[in-house]
Amino acid sequence: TSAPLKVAVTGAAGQIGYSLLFRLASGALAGDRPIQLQLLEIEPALKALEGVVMELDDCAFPTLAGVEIGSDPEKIFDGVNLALLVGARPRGPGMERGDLLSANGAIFTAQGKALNKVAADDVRIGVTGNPANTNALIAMTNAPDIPDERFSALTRLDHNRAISQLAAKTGAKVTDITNMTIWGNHSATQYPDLFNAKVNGQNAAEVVNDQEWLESNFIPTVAKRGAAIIEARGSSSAASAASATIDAARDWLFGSPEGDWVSMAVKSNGEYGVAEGLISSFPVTTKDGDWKIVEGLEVSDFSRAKIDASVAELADERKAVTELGLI
Ligand code: NAX
Repeated sequence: TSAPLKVAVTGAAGQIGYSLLFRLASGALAGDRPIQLQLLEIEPALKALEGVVMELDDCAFPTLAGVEIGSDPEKIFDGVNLALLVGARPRGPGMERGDLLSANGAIFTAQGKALNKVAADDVRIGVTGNPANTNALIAMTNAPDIPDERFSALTRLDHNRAISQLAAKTGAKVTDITNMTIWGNHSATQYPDLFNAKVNGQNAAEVVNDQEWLESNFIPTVAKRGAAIIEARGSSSAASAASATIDAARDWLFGSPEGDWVSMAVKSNGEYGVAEGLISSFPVTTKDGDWKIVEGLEVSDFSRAKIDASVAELADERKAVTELGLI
């Protein structure tokens, strides 16, 4: 029997947390390996979080080794092997973009510093809270002793949405779809790429053979799915975001499937012309807790323009948080 995997979740009393914690505890991340949950919330949400912990207790999950809750990141992140940074400040009424970036900047600078100080040497940090790419950049920059490759932002939900849309269009099973890529920012500018994706091993764009659908239906449906869910459900995607957070962490720690890749927003070293240092989504393979950007994929003029637009938005966000002194 191995030591429990110590997993921190921030924003644990929130919507995503309510789905994420139960799946983590039931083995969706690490199978039979026991999990110790370290849950961070702001002070006013701790009472609600206590209620969630009561429910976790009541599930009597065999793989849940223990739960600790609190509002001090230096206590909660102590010795964690994986930190899932879900909690973030949503945009409130009358809040400007700059206000949103500062509010989140305060959260992710503090959490980056705390992780730097107390996390386990092998820590991996996945950022789900929005604006995810830039929050990851802020945390990474504020954790100078943690290798930059240990930080990533979540674009796996977008990736899964793209797979689901393509499966529905082609009548294929989701398991027949491989090599999907989300490029760029986790925002409406993201670019889901069908030109490198495959349906039963065949080029997805050729199988679909419908540029009009690709441009006017597929891309906007994937990119604006979050808004469509708010419209339908009355609140933002939570269970699917939790599921994607687990998919991303599981593949990161335990490896992506042979012959396939996944989408993760990770630090660019200039691959595919993405400005160095930005946390941008790429096709990556993962193995033993490390990721590697898949190189040499074909990027058409159409794809180039879409990627450039999303990366330009990321560069703008970086400029804004630099001016705010957050990085
Ligand atoms: P909720 O508002 O339900 O929960 C957020 C929780 O974070 C709250 O309980 C709040 O008290 C807590 N929190 C705030 N500041 C904190 C801090 N400094 N330390 C610890 N906890 C803190 O939001 P929820 O629906 O769970 O969404 C969480 C985040 O995920 C949001 O930023 C949301 O925009 C983002 N999303 C990201 C997605 C992605 O694919 N990357 C998709 C889903 C989701 O929209």
